[in-house]
Amino acid sequence: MSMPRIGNGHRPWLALTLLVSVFFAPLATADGVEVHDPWVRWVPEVSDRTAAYMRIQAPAEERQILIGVDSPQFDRAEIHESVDEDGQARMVHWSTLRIGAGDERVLEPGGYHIMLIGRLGDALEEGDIVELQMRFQSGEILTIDMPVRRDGPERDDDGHDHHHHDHH
Ligand SMILES: [Cu+2]
Repeated sequence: MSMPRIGNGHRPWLALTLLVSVFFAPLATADGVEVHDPWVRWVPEVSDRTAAYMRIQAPAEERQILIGVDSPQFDRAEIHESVDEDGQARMVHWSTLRIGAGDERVLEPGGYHIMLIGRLGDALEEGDIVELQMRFQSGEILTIDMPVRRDGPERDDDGHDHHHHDHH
């Protein structure tokens, strides 16, 4: 009865395999867009929405534009940015997200994120996998598996993550 529920009906061992692959190999499109360290914030069952974070890297040759996101586990997904406006935190909904050639766009708490709205299945537990389809203007679609976590990967104190950037 106390077995953790795993998203998509995967068996636990499969979820573990996915976790390992998610954290040790970047996911990439044929164009060379790379996604690193994706994760979804765990939220209490009462909440039907949460946010996903990751780093998206564009190839040196060409800028990339993310034009849409979708998850089969949520009603809809949106590109958001948390902003501070006169001391009030609010979220801006962007229709696209541009990543300059050779640049990295960091989606992180307090900044850009993928908002996942209207959870369709059971509450998400830590270690569950949320699938996300990312559509780029180039026509490429990247499908990634994002583990549910309470906290993101370790980062520098200033949150800029240069450290990790230098090490892959
Ligand atoms: Cu949001």
